[in-house]
Amino acid sequence: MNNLRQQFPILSQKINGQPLVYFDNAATAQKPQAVLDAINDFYTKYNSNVHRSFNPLGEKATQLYEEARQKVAQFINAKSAPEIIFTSGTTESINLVAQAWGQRNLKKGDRVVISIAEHHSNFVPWLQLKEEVGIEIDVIPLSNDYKLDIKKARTLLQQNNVKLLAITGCSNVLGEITNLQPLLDEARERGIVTLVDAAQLIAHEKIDVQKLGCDFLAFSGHKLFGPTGIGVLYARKELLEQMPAWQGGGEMIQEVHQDSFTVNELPHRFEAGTPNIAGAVGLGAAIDFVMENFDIIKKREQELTEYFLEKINQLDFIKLVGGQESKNRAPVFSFTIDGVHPHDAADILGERGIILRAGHHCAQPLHESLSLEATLRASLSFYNTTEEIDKFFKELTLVYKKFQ
Ligand code: 7TS
Repeated sequence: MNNLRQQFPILSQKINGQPLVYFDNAATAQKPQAVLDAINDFYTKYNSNVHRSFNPLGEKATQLYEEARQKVAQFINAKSAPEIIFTSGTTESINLVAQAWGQRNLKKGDRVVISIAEHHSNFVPWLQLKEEVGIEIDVIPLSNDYKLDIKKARTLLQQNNVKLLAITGCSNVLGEITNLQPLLDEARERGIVTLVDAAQLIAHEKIDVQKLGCDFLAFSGHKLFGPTGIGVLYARKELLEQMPAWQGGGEMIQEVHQDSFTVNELPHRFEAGTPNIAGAVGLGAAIDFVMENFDIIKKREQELTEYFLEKINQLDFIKLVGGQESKNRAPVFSFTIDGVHPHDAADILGERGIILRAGHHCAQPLHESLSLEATLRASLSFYNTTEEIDKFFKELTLVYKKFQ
C-alpha cells in the first residue's frame, strides 16, 4: 500500500508546513506517476494530430489514441471500441445524450426518471429539455436510510410515457452505491432507455456494461486517477447508429459539399474537432493502473470506510448525512457540525493542509430535500491512511471547540 501511495508525487508535499491530507477525491483524484509519464511521453515524443496525418508521428498518435479507446472498452466490458466516445467528461457525455438522443427521441409529455441524489450534470440537461421540449421529470426520493426508494422508483417507471431512466451509480454526497440492477432490469423490460452516471462509481466498483444492460454510461477520467478534460460516453451501438451527429466540424464528417455533408462512421461521428489526445493516452495509463491494483484499491477503501465510520460515530457534534453501513458505500462522507458553518471548517482545515469540500457539492436538490444548505465533505481514496483520518478528526474537534 505504501508503495502505491508513493506513486502519487503530489501526496508527499506540505501545505503551510503541514503534510497534505487530500480528502477531496470525489471532486478529483490525484494522478500516479505512470499517468504523468504517459502524458509527458506523448507530448515529448509523439505529439501529432489523429486520423488525418499519414506520417510516422500522426500514425503513432492515432495508434495511442485508439489503444486508449480499446482499454476503456475492455475496462467496462463494452462489446466493441466504437461504442466508446471520448468527451471532455461526464458533464459533456450527459449533455451529448440529452441533445443528440433526447432532442430526437423525446417529445412533449414524455417522462424522464432521475433520482434526487443526482449531480447537477444529470439534472440540468433534463431541465433544459423540459424547457425546450416540454418533457416531464420524475424524481426518485430517498428512503429513511439514505438509499433510493426502490418501491417508489418502480412506481415511477411503471407510468405511461417513461422514455428514459437517468441515474447515478453512486452519490457524490451520500457515498451510497445505487443498487442499479433491479432498476435497469425494470426499465429494460418496459423498453425504457437507461443512462448511468458513473462519475463516482467508476473509481470504486468494477463496471460491466453488458451485465448491467444499460444503454448509456458516462464517466470522467479525472476521478479515476486520469487527467482532467477527458471523459467517456459509452453507448450501445444500436442507439448510436440511430442518433444524429451532435457537434459539427472536422473529423465527424465523411464528405462536405457547399450544400450538404455526410457523417463519418462510429465513433468519430461524435468526436468533432481535434480531440484531447494526450488526455485519452493518460486515461489509458490510469486504467492500466486501476486494473493492475483493483483488489488492493478495493480492500483499502473498505478498511478506510469502516475506520472513518467508527471514528465519526464517536463524535456527537457531527451528524453524518448518509448511511451507516460500510458495505455498498464509497468512502465519501458528508456531514454537518453543530455550530460551525461547513465553509468555515473547510477554510480553517485547508490552512492546516487538510483539503475538503464544503457547500452543496453540485447536488442542491438533494440538500434541499434534506433541509440542508451545505455540508462538509471528506472523500477518501485508497491512498489515504488511518493516520490522516485521526489527524482530520483531531483538527475538526479543535475547530468545533473554537466555535462554541
Ligand atoms: N456526476 C457525479 C455523480 C459527480 O460526482 C460529478 C462531479 C459529475 C457528474 C460531473 O463530473 P465532471 O467531471 O463532468 O465535472 N462531482 C464533483 C464533486 O463531487 N465535486 O466536484 C465535482
